[in-house]
Amino acid sequence: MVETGYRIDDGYIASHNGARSGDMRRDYESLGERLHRRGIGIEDIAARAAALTVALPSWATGTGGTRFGRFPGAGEPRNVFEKLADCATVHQLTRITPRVALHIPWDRPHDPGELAGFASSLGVGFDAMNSNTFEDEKGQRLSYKFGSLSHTVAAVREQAIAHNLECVEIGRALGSKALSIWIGDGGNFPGQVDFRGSYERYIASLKAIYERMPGDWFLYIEYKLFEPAMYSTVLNDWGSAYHAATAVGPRAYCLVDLGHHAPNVNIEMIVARLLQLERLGGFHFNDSKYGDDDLDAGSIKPFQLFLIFHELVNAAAHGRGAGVPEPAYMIDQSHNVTDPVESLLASVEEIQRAYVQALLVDRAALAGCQEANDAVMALRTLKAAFTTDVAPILATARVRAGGAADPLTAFRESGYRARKERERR
Ligand code: AFD
Ligand code: MN
Ligand code: MN
Repeated sequence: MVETGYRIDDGYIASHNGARSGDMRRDYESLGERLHRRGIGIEDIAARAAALTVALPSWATGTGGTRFGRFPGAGEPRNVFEKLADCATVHQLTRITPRVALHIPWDRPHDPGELAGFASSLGVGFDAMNSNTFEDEKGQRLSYKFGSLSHTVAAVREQAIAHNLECVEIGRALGSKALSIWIGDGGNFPGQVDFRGSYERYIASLKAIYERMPGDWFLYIEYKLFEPAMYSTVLNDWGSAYHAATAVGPRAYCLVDLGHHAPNVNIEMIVARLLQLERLGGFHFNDSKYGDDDLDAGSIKPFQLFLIFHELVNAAAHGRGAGVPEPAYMIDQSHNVTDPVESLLASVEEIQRAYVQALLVDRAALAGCQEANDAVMALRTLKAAFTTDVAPILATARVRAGGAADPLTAFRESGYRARKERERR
């Protein structure tokens, strides 16, 4: 049996909450009054806040680094078990992150059954499996230097397909229900890659994977405009992803990573389109200033995050077609200068905040503004929701679920990382 190591004591969380309970109650009551005047029931919003779930990326529990270097912190997880323990700690404090997304081969378990048992002992499960054909694994027969699922050589494509099927196999043993594919395939120079041929080969490879996936699994297709291919990327945008998903089959959906667009692209509109077309599989939340920066969600463009959730709440009100899954919310970040657990705690809170703010939009008033072409009042309607301080709802929902009133402070004051420094030499 694998050791769990130090875990934050539930009694400690209770005392952290106890010290804040009076203020929390007063803040919640006064916000409840103000929302009531706007015709909103705070209890309903708190219940919906508590029902949100966000998956954590195993790979974000350690320092990511950049291509210039990596500055790991002490006490970081050394293996998949320790990554799960850190994710479980995020869940313990926030109560809305019950699943972890794994990256293979980075997290390949020797014994998936043992890993599944370990996860359930921590109270967490598994989200989408993430394949990796953007780098070579030690001892790998053929190289992905010039691509994987879209490679010109059939044997390389077959190896990449087999790798994805291995991810599915591991995922089945863990209780996952989705495979997420992002490839770095593309070209660095004009003329290097045949745009048409590479896209055809990519879709054919996706089909080969899809056909062998269990019937209750979903395929998430993640696009990104550039990097590591600096001139042309095979799956570069949502249109290419949308076509690929429809070509592959009804259980293939597009995955929107917020960092995978050119600066200033209207991502909320892409989200609305994919929702309307019923091909939005889910998100990789993060934030960025320039490119695929993988910064903490909500740290640079919180209004954009709110507008995305506004579209999600809108679409949910319209209902979903038969068989169309609820969008899967996942985080995909790289932490270079922060404690990874702290960044995850902060990001989870920002995602939940944006969602709750989006729930407060007066949709009837907004529709009226849109019909009347009243741009000023339309924006003001959105801003009224966005500028509402919903922190009391977040704290109350967390505490009711057994989490911490202030997860970041609770984490810091628990001494978790110092304990892990001693455990994880
Ligand atoms: C990539 C993608 C992605 C992938 C990750 C690997 O966003 O989802 O799994 O980085 O670090 O840019
Ligand atoms: Mn991603
Ligand atoms: Mn990315």
